[in-house]
Amino acid sequence: MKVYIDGQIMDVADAKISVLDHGLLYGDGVFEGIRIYNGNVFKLREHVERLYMSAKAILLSIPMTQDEMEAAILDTVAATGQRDGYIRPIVTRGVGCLGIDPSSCEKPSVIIIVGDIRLYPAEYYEQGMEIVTVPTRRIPSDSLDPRIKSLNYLNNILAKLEARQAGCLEAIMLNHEGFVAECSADNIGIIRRGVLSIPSAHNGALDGITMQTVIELAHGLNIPHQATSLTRYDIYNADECFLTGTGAEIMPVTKIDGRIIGDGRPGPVTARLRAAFTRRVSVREA
Ligand code: PXG
Repeated sequence: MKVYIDGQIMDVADAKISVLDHGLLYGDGVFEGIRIYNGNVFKLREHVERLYMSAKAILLSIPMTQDEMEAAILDTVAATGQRDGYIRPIVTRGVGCLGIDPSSCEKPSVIIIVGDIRLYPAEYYEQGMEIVTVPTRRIPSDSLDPRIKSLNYLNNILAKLEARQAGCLEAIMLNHEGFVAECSADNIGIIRRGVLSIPSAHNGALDGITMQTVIELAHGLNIPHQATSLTRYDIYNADECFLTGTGAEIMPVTKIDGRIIGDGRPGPVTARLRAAFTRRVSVREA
């Protein structure tokens, strides 16, 4: 594992940040999660773009260009020699006074961690996962836009804890109107009568890069798809359901709130998408 902090690459044991960093004190900052597959950083440009869009939305000016950020990420990956792994770029508001006012922070801190990723247990990909709807709802998008991938994950962490208490690994989060938004760290999609449906952006989901990839793949496989509003009824009555995320990739879901989805096994459309995804991540990008 190697860590880049403000221009220096070091071992994780030497990687230290100040206790006065507002990323730590207030969760004031943004981050990304990116995969390395067979030496190739998957969708690097898209992730860096999303990082800069998150930063812009919170008035955080990252002290390097997007090209410099991409180069710093690739240099840190090269320093590890890892051919497969996970990259966590983080930009915090930086070191400041005790007090939430960011104007005391002179310079944002740029941190890039390259290490391994812990995926969901392998058997869930074969059998499918059971998930539950939890009481904690997604923060309304007019309070905090869910597209901002910020260091404030408490909302999602509460949902994850509630899922854990129910004996599940992922939680469906509804928005303030009761429509399905997404899971605590994954997007959700369903298949019904051959059509792929995902919650539309205004229902309060992060614009996931894995789900964008799935939509591209669905297009190539002639699987019709739509972004819409989904209720719990819709997902209970789906033929298939799956989660997407940088860590999870595509995870079949076979039980939701005690309802068996389809015939209780990962479905054929999910299987086709998973096979296409595996092929897609092995393609070297320019
Ligand atoms: N929704 C939320 C709320 C997320 O945090 C996704 C969807 C999927 O997006 P991508 O772009 O990854 O397809 C995420 C993913 C982790 C981890 O290390 C991942 C995320 C957040 C926190 C931790 O597993 N983001």
